[in-house]
Amino acid sequence: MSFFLPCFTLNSLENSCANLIDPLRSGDIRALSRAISTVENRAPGWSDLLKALFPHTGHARILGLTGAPGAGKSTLVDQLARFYRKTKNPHPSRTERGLSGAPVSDENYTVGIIAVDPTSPYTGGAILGDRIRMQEHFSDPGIYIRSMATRGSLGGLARTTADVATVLDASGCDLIMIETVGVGQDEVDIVRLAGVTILILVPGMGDDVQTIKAGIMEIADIFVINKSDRDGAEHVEKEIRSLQSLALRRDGWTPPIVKTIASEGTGIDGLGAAIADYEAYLSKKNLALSKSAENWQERLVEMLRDAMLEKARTQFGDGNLARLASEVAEHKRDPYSLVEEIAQHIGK
Ligand SMILES: Nc1nc2c(ncn2[C@@H]2O[C@H](COP(=O)(O)OP(=O)(O)OP(=O)(O)O)[C@@H](O)[C@H]2O)c(=O)[nH]1
Ligand SMILES: [Mg+2]
Repeated sequence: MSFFLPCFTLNSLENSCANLIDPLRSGDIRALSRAISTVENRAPGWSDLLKALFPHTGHARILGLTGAPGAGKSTLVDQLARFYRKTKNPHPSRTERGLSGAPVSDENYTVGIIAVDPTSPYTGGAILGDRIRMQEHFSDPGIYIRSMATRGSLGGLARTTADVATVLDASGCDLIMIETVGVGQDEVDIVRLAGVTILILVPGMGDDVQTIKAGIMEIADIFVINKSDRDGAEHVEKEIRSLQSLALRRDGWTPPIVKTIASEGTGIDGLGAAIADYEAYLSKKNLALSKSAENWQERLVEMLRDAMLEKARTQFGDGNLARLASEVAEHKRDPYSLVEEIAQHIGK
């Protein structure tokens, strides 16, 4: 009898995931939050939930914002959220209910915000500051804010973030912003998944353009020089321009440089225009689909890697893997044949 108990629990959990879909699609905030948690924690039913939600996605514009700690990313996200909440969405896909379940009384963009890795050693307790700053948005049914602090969860951080964005997209969110600190490979992977990648730099602070991770410089579709109220904005602009002259992009786009003072709301309209310009360029050149396909190729590789690894783990168990690792360390086995053997085994 006790044998059946876990199965029963699992099934009822999976059913409850299926029951999330309709309320989530009609703007039930609790269903949205539960769906995100399910996906984030890889709780039972997570993949079936994503399978069911996927057909409802593909409508949201996704912006990735990254930059050094303290560059003003959250302040900029906050300002952009205000900007889009005042901007009419020409292609609304959502129902008349907002992200907080209450009706949205306008035809403007609804906005989802994902703040990734707020607990990194660089940012400390910054999320609290973000919360306070964002508080006035909480009464707006057109804005949903979620922070993700899970590092090293099953599936990489980039994949989990992308899956959370999928849930938001399916919930009828028109525009999603992902904020992440641009210091590691994870962050590069996260912003690469966005439709538009925005790199935020600041004058001074010893944070020369050269010190920003090269991978991020290359994937930036738009450069923002925030804190332009400080001295040195021109210097940063010159540095970006000289780097740009070294490498031409495959898509022929020259990323514009937008100066902002996020704390005063200056330059936000210009940034909104630059984002729209890039999207218009992509669609004019018929590049939107190929860019999306490139992103999906990265994602599929990552999903496949996760799935294979998971299969290997279940088949061999962590204990066995540890034993095999010891054998390799003791030179009793060679790792190359071992991996080949495991891969063959998984394929069966
Ligand atoms: N002078 C000036 N200060 C700014 C500007 N934009 C943001 N700030 C301030 O810079 C500090 C950091 O801003 P945040 O928006 O928290 O920066 P962040 O990049 O999100 O920081 P982390 O998430 O901790 O990496 C805050 O005190 C802001 O008020 C600006 O344009 N000029
Ligand atoms: Mg922040």
